[in-house]
Amino acid sequence: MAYERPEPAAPKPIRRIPLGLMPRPGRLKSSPEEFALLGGEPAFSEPLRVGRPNVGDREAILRRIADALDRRWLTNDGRYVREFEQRLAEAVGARHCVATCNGTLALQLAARALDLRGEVVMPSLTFVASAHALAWEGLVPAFADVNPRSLCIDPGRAAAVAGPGTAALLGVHLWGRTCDVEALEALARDRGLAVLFDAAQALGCSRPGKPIGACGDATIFSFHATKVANSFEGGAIATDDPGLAERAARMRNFGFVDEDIVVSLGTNAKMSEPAAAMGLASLDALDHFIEHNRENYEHYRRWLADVPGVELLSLQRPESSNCHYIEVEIDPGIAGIDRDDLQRLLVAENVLARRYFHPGCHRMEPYRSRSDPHAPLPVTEHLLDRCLSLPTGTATPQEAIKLVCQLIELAVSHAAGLATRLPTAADRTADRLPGAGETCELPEVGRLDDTPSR
Ligand code: T4K
Repeated sequence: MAYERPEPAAPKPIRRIPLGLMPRPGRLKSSPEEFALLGGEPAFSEPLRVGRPNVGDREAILRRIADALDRRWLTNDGRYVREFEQRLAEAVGARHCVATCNGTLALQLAARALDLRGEVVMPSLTFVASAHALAWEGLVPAFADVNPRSLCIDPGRAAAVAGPGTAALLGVHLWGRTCDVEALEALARDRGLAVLFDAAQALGCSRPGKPIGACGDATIFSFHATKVANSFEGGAIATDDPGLAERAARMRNFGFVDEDIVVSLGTNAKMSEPAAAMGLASLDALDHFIEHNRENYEHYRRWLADVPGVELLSLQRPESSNCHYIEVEIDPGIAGIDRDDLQRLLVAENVLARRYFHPGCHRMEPYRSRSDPHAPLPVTEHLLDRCLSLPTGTATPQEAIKLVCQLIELAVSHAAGLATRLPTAADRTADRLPGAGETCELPEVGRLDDTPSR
């Protein structure tokens, strides 16, 4: 069964966690000739990755896993999964929490438990799992543009996209920023729609008004290895609706309500005990992870402040964000180098910066090949073409950040000279869209017009 919330627990003291192996920063570069892309030595001997996992107290993780092994209880609503659900509900301010094997299935189960059919209005600026989870459930993502300040779905754009076939809205709390929850909830109320929130990237974020786990019909979280808190793989549905929690908990276990009694369609979306053991250690260390991220964010802010054309996407209130994504926007007209060239330059230095979430769901299959046109997405496309994610998290030390910023500064200050020496677009294969020409499996929106919306 899903967990139900008792009294809030007292905050836990923050424990310092050993940071583990760090990539050793190499020598500072002083001239463009030293760039690895032009034949120099990479600045880092080991890859510096975006998304390198945060790891909590190893002894606590291993102790719980050993205990699960001793008790021969490894999965299926075990002790640690229940404890994880309880701790998460407290952390996100939800009445009920249903742990799952990943965030994608959490979203699928939430949509199933709400019996959604038809279109779901959502942003394209998100990890493709947000759209895929819905499409896998037979729903049709309808993309609306994001707000240039929040970078999350713009409620006005969502209202314009929502039509007679719309069943729900999906707000995605992107890159540690939160949606305009109240406006989306009001829109959903006006139009008789369900509203879900994808908080896969937003554990530890807070917002005025409601706690993050108590918004809309349900909010989903991811505990993937790359997230601020991980359970190796994992996810959860948070909701204040006991019926929805009960249905989701049942569906994650094949629809069983008792031994031999199956009352609905179900799947296997259960979290295992080792995953919960990892998840609990991550929750224990969450404040420490976020504190580290905030320091990293401040370092990036300081060391990129004077680099023309490279703007750290600022958080209006870093204290209310988990600061787990460091996003910079490259203005090629000012920086003299575009985002993709800068990424290539950094990757050659072993700084594996990522173009999250390029090219955008609407330019990925199966959404790209849909016959009906999607709404214009100018803000989304602007960001998708210019943003670069830089490494952060506890595996990224301050000295590494300083060196990354120095590499960026060197690239920008020698951009004119570099432009003639970097490989041309014709030489590159990385920009080709995979999946082009594959058949589209998504139902046509028109087919759904006469389907009851909920
Ligand atoms: N909604 C949103 C808004 C999401 O962001 C996500 C997941 C979901 C829904 C779905 O939740 P889950 O079903 O995943 O629980 C990664 C993650 O796989 C994905 O979970 C995450 N979002 C997304 C933002 O990032 P990729 O395709 O970038 O993964 P990959 O393999 O390229 O790894 C990312 C980086 O992390 C690389 O630099 C390698 C590094 N890494 C990765 C792993 C797994 C490590 O250093 N160690 C590791 O153990 O999607």
